[in-house]
Amino acid sequence: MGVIQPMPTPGNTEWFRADRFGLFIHFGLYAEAARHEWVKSREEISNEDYQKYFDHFDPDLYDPKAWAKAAKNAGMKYFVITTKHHEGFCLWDSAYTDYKVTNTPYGKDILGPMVEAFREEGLKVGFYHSLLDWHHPDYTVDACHPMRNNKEYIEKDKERDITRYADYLYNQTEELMTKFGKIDILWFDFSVAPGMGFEGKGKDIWQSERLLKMIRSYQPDIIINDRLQIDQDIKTPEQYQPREWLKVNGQPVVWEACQTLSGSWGYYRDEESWKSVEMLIKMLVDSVSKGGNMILNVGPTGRGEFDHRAMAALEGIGKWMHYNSRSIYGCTAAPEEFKCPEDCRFTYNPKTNRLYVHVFSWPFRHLHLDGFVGKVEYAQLLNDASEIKMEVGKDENAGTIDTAFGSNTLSLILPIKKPNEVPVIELFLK
Ligand code: FHN
Repeated sequence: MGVIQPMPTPGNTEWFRADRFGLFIHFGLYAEAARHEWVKSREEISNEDYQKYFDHFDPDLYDPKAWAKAAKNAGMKYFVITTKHHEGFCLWDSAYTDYKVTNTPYGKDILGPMVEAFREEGLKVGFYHSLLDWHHPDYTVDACHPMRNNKEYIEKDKERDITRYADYLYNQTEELMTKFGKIDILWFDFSVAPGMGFEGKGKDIWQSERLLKMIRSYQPDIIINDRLQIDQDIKTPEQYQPREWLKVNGQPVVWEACQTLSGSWGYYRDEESWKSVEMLIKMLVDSVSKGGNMILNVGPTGRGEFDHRAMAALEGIGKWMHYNSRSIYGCTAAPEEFKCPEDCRFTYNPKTNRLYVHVFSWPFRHLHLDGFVGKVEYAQLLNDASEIKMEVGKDENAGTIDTAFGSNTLSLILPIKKPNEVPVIELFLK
């Protein structure tokens, strides 16, 4: 069957496009402020005033094995951890800075044990690395910088040398590519637009070509995202659902939607906009139905734990994935010949030739599939493998009314009660 193939890329995305579902983790000093990972910028906090979070960073309950198990049980196949976010704080014992976890009260490397624990659970390893750095002495002010309204700080930009920061970025990226074994994903973030009278920062400032050459010399298969301002392996729509398979210059590309459980990436104690498990499942299904992945974020607390709200979300998704992951792993958008009914999403496994109907709103008695007659050998509910009977063009009133569906409509006969959130019907195609 004709499934869409995305444009080839420098890295190896085959496993990525089969695995479909990953865990993003945003963990840093901002977890202690507990009011968004941009707290330093939003509240225009100086390095001096932000130091208290460094001086009190001690995630004593941090257990990467527990994190890895939670991700595995949720059905996640890869993870991406913030090695350093915009605040500049490093989760590993970097030789290039003192602003690192080994100098905090916690006093130990966080990154190495995490990589080991997730690898142990069979997940692929990804590093997020911030291009922005609000702590580095040579990082100049821009429209996102916490000191963007501080004339005295801005005045000192004259003494800052952004090429020294680019070398720091290069050296730390080299550490990340060489000290933790095989790295499967590198998630840079992000190139800054000009604003407020400040210049932007993009591929020339980051010296992106030099970075990419070095990275691929150490990790030739690695998947790199698009935020160095040079497209590489994946496009990264953020906090929205694309309406169709993402394209660049009219060609389908490999893409991954990055999403939060609430609106914040970093731990945000008082935020209430937490998505339901049903909504999160539908977002994952919707992404795969359009040939994409979903990476879902958890912001651990300052004690180093996934909080109860995050755990409830992961457990809820895991319950659904236990029964229905066959409609996610190894699946992609269905061939265009199959027309998807309203309030449903199709995914399709080209290897098994099975099409999955995800029913977003459960209809009364029938689900009508136009154009499917003669194409389906068998149908079942995926959660319990119970048969779903099929009829062709069934309409008890046939002959007395202009029937709503004709001889090319395959009608699935559904139970009155839906089996679970986002029920899935597995169609064995001929
Ligand atoms: O500014 C960051 C934000 O804090 C978060 O890390 C997201 C994750 O994709 N990326 C940037 C916003 O696009």
